[in-house]
Amino acid sequence: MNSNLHARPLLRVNGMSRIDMVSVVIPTLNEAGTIGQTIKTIKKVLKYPYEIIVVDGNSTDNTREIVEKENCRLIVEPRRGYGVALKTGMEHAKGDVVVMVDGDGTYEIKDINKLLEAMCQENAELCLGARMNGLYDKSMDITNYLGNKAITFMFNLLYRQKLADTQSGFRAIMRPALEKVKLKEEDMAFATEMLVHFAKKGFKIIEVPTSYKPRVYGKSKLKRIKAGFEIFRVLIRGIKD
Ligand SMILES: Nc1nc2c(ncn2[C@@H]2O[C@H](COP(=O)(O)OP(=O)(O)OP(=O)(O)O)[C@@H](O)[C@H]2O)c(=O)[nH]1
Ligand SMILES: [Mg+2]
Repeated sequence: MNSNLHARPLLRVNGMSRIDMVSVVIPTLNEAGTIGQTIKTIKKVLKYPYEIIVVDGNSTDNTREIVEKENCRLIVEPRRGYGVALKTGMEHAKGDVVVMVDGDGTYEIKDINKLLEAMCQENAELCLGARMNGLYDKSMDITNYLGNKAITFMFNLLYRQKLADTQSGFRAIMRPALEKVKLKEEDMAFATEMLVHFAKKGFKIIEVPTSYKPRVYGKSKLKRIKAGFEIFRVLIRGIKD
């Protein structure tokens, strides 16, 4: 990431990272049915000082009105792409830790503190909320589940990791680490590109278990075949660069 903002170095107290402020970045494209509750839950449960930044791709439902009512920072990013939206949000983030999460109500937001605490305790640079724990439980579409398994297997093999859910979009990231990598992917492969760069830099990537819920409102923006090819390209490019 190339940010103009200067991240403060993370403080370490008794050898453990300490969080001064968390920037929660939420990309949205027509998520009016769930964005309000997503924001409310964050406000209710998050134990650290925070800012919430919603990056909206010019939604045609009333996503933006809901965000404005919640008094969150709203950035309109008309350029398409999940990666574009997250990069824009991260460039505006002021926290020493960034949490990214979808606005579609599929992730268990209540686990946000668990991610942050684990990342600090283990001095990790990134903590994923892993949904692929145990046997397939139907909460995720079966094609997405199998695709995720295949990508995760390949990622672990190529980059010597032991992750369960590389496609999780719920993650806590130390901002100084984020600023050391240059991420270019504009769409869903952004999440994998981040892990590839972090693994190559030797940054510690950990996971905590979390649950997943099926989408209850609106449409998925995931184009499986396009995303699959892009993720595969990112995995291969990482070993060549
Ligand atoms: N601003 C912006 N947000 C986007 C764009 N594409 C997706 N998003 C948001 O990014 C998040 C992830 O997209 P989803 O459509 O949920 O993709 P997914 O999680 O793979 O698919 P589901 O299984 O349906 O949840 C959601 O909050 C979307 O609203 C985009 O082009 N611009
Ligand atoms: Mg989603």
